[in-house]
Amino acid sequence: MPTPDHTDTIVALATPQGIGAISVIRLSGTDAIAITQIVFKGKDLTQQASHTLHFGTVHDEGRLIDEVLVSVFIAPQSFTTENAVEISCHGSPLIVKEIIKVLLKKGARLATPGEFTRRAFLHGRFDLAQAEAVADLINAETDNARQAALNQMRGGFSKEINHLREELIHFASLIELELDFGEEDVEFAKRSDLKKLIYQIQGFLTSLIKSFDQGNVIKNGVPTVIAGKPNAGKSTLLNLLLNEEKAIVSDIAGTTRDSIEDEIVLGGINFRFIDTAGLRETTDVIEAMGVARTYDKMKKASLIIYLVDLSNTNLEEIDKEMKALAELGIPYIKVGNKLDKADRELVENLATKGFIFISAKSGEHIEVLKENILSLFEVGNVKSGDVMVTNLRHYQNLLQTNESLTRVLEGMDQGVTGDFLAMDIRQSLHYLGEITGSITTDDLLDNIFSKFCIGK
Ligand SMILES: Nc1nc2c(ncn2[C@@H]2O[C@H](COP(=O)(O)OP(=O)(O)OP(=O)(O)O)[C@@H](O)[C@H]2O)c(=O)[nH]1
Ligand SMILES: [Mg+2]
Repeated sequence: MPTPDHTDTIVALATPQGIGAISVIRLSGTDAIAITQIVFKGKDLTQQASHTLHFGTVHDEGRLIDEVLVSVFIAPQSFTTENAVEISCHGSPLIVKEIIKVLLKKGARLATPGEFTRRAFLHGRFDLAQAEAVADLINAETDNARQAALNQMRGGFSKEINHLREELIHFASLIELELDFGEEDVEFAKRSDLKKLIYQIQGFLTSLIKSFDQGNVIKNGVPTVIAGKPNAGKSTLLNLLLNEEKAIVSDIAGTTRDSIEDEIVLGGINFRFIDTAGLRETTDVIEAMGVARTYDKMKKASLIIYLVDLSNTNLEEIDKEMKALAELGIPYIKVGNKLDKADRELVENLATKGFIFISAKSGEHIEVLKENILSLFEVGNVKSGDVMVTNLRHYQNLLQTNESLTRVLEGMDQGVTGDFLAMDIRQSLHYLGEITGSITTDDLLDNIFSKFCIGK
């Protein structure tokens, strides 16, 4: 797809596809108002003040399409800072299609995903991290995720990053100035001050980097796999956690073959519980595929609930399975199920190995399990103004910035020449700049905005 030029007039449906009370079609660009005027009968829209609303009809070469309300926004007072129009029509996919079609005919172009937000960013309405927060806000599924996105959208860590970046730019230019003096032994950039600044920046970066563990959980939730032998009670536990008869439960080993999953919110975090095929060697082709799928899901999980049937498992098996689990390197909780008909000796032994015990069938001790799960992901409530990193791209850039700053420090300790120092500083400036978008490439922007919906 060729990169669209970002000066023409774009159009898209801004409300969800499908039937509704009203649909809103959005236009932005120099000719947004003029193009709308061609298909609109009512007042002359080109003569109206900004932020005004006008009733009229939309036509295609004399054929009436719908009665509409048109909002007019005159540059720079709009989301994109361009001339913009919002047409509220009746909420019918057919009407929406007709109106967009006639607008395209008169010179508008279909917007690419996120293009309205991209234009707002390109025109300096907000920085890149804030633009990304707009998408996070729309996609937020828990109150914590919404609050975290809102905090970032309203400024978040952008201001601090830009400030530190400016100070670093100042040092880079001083060092580059020294280079101009060639052989002369001048030092405009005091090395001790530069060190101090780098320590300060790294302190800030480290706290942001640390916040990502929490931020990621808040934004993306926790995929949690329930794994164990056939008949351990995995599907019973899933149903109990979801409070819904989601998976089939039976006393036939190998009941679940495909993985079954659903989400619930516990303690402000979205947990995706995944029930899987019981782990065993099997000659049944379909079941074997299910077991392969279980291993796949386990590798991708953020948490594993390892379930053991207390009425029908021996210690050797458990030891073997726990070893395999530990090798995966994913946090797991050890749970003994069927406490109601458990082997006493086994329970006593497993208690020393950090197991907790439940009865999935009756729901006994399920609260203990929930508390155990939550204690691993304690996030509390995100408050207005809390700064945390929720975006993987930002996280990676912060790590890279930190690394290149460490190289600057090492370089100074080893007494490397100014040109190498300047290079590493420029590198960290680059990574830092990409977070807020002071440095961007079309590829980077394409990548970010393609994740938005059309019309946003
Ligand atoms: N007594 C008792 N029975 C239970 C408990 N939990 C599950 N069961 C029974 O154990 C049997 C197997 O339960 P499932 O939930 O289907 O087990 P599963 O781990 O999903 O089994 P597969 O899908 O075959 O891997 C069913 O008959 C359940 O009713 C429990 O806490 N106590
Ligand atoms: Mg099952």
